[in-house]
Amino acid sequence: MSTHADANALLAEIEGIGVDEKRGGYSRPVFSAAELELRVWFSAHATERGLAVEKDGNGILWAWWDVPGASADADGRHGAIVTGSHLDSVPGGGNFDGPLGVASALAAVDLLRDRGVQPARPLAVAVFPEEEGSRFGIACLGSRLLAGAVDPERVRALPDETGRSFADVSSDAGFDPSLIGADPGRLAGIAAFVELHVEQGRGLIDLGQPVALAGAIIAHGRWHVRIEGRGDHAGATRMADRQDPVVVAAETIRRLREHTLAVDDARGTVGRVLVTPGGTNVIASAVDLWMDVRHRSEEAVQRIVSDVTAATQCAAEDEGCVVTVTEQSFSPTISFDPALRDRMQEVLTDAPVLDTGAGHDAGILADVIPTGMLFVRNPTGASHTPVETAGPEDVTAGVEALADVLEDLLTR
Ligand code: HGY
Ligand code: MN
Ligand code: MN
Ligand code: MN
Repeated sequence: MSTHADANALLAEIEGIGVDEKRGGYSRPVFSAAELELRVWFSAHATERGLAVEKDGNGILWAWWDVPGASADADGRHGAIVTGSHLDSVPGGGNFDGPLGVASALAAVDLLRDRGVQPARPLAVAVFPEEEGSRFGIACLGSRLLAGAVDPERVRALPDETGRSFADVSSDAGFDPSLIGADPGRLAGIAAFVELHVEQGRGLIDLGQPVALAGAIIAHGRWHVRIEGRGDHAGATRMADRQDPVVVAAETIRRLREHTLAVDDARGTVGRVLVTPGGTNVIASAVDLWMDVRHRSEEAVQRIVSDVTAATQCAAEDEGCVVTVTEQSFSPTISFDPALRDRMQEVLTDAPVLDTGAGHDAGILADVIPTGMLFVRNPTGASHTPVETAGPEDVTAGVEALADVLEDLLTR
């Protein structure tokens, strides 16, 4: 296996896993065969590097580089530094969003050893489940569970599209659902978490730099809109007799665009629409759609959502439909720990600081432990699409930067 200290080679190894022939790119939902195969790939590389791979109840993998002579338990691992990211993807996503952070962490371990670094504290490489929320609907589900930021009972019962619960699916993947929930003891033992991630935007392209530090993540959330009408025949039903939820959904989508454009630099997206039953010659009985709304101001996000909800309710009344809007997850604007960011800046003096519109596990953990992020330039500026990428030199620069930051945190 080896691919020693080479994140590009590590990423190349997984290029064939979870390829989505229909959509293009990769579809690696959490605990799917593809994501489980990636977990096996990660565990094999971690084990080959002498890291002790463990599972917790939340679906997170922890690969430990323990300090020689220290016990492999909470005591011996107190003050740990953690790095890592996620391996699950959006439908039809790229091979870098998540895996770049995991591969770079493995390569950084190699680099630290090549440098002869003797860590004074333990290091763990973590792989978080369901960062994209593509299977169970809540983004950063594993890090939210760890941080106590989501109700474990709600999560245990969360159904995926087939109706299978998180508890059942995670149990099939070898996790113990009875252990799902906050892990304050584990968090108390972590001195800092640093996630490396491919940049999902154009900041580093415009700056002409390979690596950046993260400043803040803008507020973002997702809302499920369900519109119920009356199914009927497309030809036999007069227009005056219709209660067509698709017409209401169209108004929702139009108003989301309108209200988002009315707020400077807000982002509003409907990327998923399910029409039931979905026949060309059938007036739908129901539509489910999900809104993703983001802005630096949490109030602006909430205002856009409430304005669009009000407009949707008006449209539903006109059409004789019933609408329900349910918040699935919401993350306020977070700024990463200034002391940790300053310390990372002392190590990476040339790295600019960039804010991001993308959510990350680091954004959730920033609430409970000192957390920082590194971004690696993505020459396409695009993400959540097969074209997402990072150039080999920039990937190597990212590993060097991560190793520099980890060396500082592990030895000082
Ligand atoms: O949706 C996001 O912002 C992240 O990529 N999960
Ligand atoms: Mn990601
Ligand atoms: Mn993503
Ligand atoms: Mn992330």
